[in-house]
Amino acid sequence: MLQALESGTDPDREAEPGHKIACLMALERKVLWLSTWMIHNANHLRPNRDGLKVGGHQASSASVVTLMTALYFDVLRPQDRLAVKPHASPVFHAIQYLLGHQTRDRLERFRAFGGAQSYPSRTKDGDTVDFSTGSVGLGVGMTLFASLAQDYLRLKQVVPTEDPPGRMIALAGDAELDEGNIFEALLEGWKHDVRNLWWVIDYNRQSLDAVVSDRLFGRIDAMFEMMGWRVVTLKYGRRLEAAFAQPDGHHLREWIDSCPNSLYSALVYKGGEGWREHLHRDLNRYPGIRAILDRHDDAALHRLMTNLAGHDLRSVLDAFHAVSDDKPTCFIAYTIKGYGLPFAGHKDNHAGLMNRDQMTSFQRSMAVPEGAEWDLFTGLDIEPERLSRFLSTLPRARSGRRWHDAPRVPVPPRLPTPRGAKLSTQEAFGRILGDIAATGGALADRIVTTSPDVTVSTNLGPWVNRRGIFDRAERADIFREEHVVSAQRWAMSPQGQHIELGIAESNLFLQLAALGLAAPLFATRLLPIGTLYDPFIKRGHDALNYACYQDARFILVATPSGISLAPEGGAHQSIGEPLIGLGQPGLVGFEPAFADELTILMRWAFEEIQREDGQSVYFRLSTRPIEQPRRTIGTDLEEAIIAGAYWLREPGEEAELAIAYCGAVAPEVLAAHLELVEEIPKTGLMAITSPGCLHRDWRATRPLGEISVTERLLGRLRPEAALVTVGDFHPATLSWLGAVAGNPIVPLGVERFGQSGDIPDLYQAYGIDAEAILDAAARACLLPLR
Ligand SMILES: Cc1ncc(C[n+]2csc(CCOP(=O)(O)OP(=O)(O)O)c2C)c(N)n1
Ligand SMILES: [Mg+2]
Repeated sequence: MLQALESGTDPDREAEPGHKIACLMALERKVLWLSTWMIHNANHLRPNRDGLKVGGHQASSASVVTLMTALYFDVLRPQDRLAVKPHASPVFHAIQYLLGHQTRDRLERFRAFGGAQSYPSRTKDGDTVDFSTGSVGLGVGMTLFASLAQDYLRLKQVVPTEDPPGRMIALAGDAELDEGNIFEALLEGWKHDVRNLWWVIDYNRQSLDAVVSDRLFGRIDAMFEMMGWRVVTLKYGRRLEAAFAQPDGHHLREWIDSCPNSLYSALVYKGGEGWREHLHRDLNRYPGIRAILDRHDDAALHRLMTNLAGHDLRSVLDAFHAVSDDKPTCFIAYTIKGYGLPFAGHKDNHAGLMNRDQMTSFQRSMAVPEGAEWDLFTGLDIEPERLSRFLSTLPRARSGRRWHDAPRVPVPPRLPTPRGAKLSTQEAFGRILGDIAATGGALADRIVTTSPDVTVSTNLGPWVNRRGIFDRAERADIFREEHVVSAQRWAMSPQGQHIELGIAESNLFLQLAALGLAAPLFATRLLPIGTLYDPFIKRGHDALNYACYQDARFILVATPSGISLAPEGGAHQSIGEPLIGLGQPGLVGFEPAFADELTILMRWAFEEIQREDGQSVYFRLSTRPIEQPRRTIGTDLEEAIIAGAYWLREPGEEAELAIAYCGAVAPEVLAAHLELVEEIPKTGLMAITSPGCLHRDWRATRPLGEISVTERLLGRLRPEAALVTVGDFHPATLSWLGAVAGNPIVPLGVERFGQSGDIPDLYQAYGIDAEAILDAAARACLLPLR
């Protein structure tokens, strides 16, 4: 399948176009070998201690060897960024190995602890990975939002614009197009007129379970064209095109075009004899095929019939190099899953692995002697020196670090606290951000907000009014021009600092992921803030997880939340989201009750998302206005608010009861506490701003023999003191507090779907009102000790 070429070291010959293609073909062959061998080694040659199959997708990898060879060894420029189809990870690692960016040791430990990762991972594989992939569809969508992030920075000229922009490229499996996030992203991309975007579809017409429906044909290109993309279809390789050009050769094209995907795949698997039998059967309708059958033996016939353009290096290179403008382009590259391997085309090949015998004959055909399996250039028809020289000239091999550093954005030591007797945390958020917008400076300039059609209702209004909406073109605010009164300005321009998205929450998280990686990707820092309704975090949770997995940094503001949004009803009430704030790696949740707490936490969050070992921050806010404490926050209290908890009402010495609460239930808790202290005067009241911080701190300090924040706070109580925890969320968010020091505990919270109502009715019905807290306190005091 891979052509042998003459060798020689004459430097003049190295300048010939034939030299490049010869080197690329040799590398293509080596990439196929190394990726296949890497998986074989992991599955058959390494000791297996747990009896689990290691796996590694030999068929999915083989499918994209040509496409990735073309991209990495010829097409990509240093500023281009690529999201690799997750199960082509071995191909990616093999290419990095050839480029000198991956070690043999890590390849030998592919899918082992500390080795090359099963799916390309920014945080585990490091600098060579532009975007992590794994959950299909998300890496593809990510490239679109990275392109939008790049536009945002270039149009504002915060990054140098002399160099051409990077192309954001996704190499996608065809079944990835079944993921809804792809369509959501496409529509959003159309609205924002995205550019510099390539999606290369590995159109092998197979997914995990089966061969995909023929009826899909024509749908994919239509869809992309509808969204304003250029579609380039790479269907037939040059050998097939040559056969079609023979007299009556069009009969062969017609036969293949009308061949169902399943039959084509099955014949790919069966080989020359199978093709001959079927083509023979159809000679009445396609007599032009006879001459082709006569001219080809079985092996040549098989080679011809599987000569799809996605495996024809020259066709692939021509197609990529023909695109030089910035119009988003979808390449539909016809390929064969498992191309060049014994299970090519078989519908069950997704998880298939070559057995030892198959590998032995494959190794022979690749001319790789035993013991030379990891050699870079053995078995190729070009001398190693020529190949090595060729590789050393490639921009990808020469370019040093792919990730950039960027200076931190300074954050002022204090932000002004919004004043008011009664405030909701949502209102406070809007005012804090509005203040920052008005004050200006570096912090204000680097904040970028984004929201999936809930900008106004999450209170980003004050910010947007001052900082404007981002668009690549100036767009007037027609309502304003027509003097129609509106509190909300809606003019757009490249200077705008708010990216308005359609409702799809998945897009919000991908946009946050892209903006939150501005430093490593584009060498400048952004401080992204995304707002949405708390319950709809779940709608985009996989994309949120994906953003965190890549260590993107952003602030998420989720509001309104819980049953405290009252009349909005059950369909909008979040219950389990605080558990995401507690359990999601890379993200920490806060649910402050008061405006002064939120002010401190937002200031801290702007720093936290910039710290090397920092994380993203999730604020769960409420629309419920509550009375604000009149107090000045000193350093100790500030630190406690950031650490996750403090005593809002100090417990008396040897107190036997404490209430711990979080968020908008503060008024009920304060009311219950007032009553309780009449009977149990020493009762303490603990304000928790972050269950997640407390939990992590508790887990982290234990093994070190240190005392956690929670233990220190609970240490103020009698050892057997009773605890009641309260929050407008699932009670499991705080019930673990009972395990910290072994206190008997009654956790209150919401476990059922909510419904419309006002707060008094709902808090009563769901058992988080003052009455319920008093009942719980009585029960907690009676609980037997362990
Ligand atoms: C969100 C998600 N769902 C399911 C999977 C499991 N899965 C891995 S690959 C795959 C099929 C991929 O088919 P395709 O994209 O066509 O790639 P190919 O294997 O054909 O190269 C599936 C369902 C996954 N990785 N991510
Ligand atoms: Mg496929």
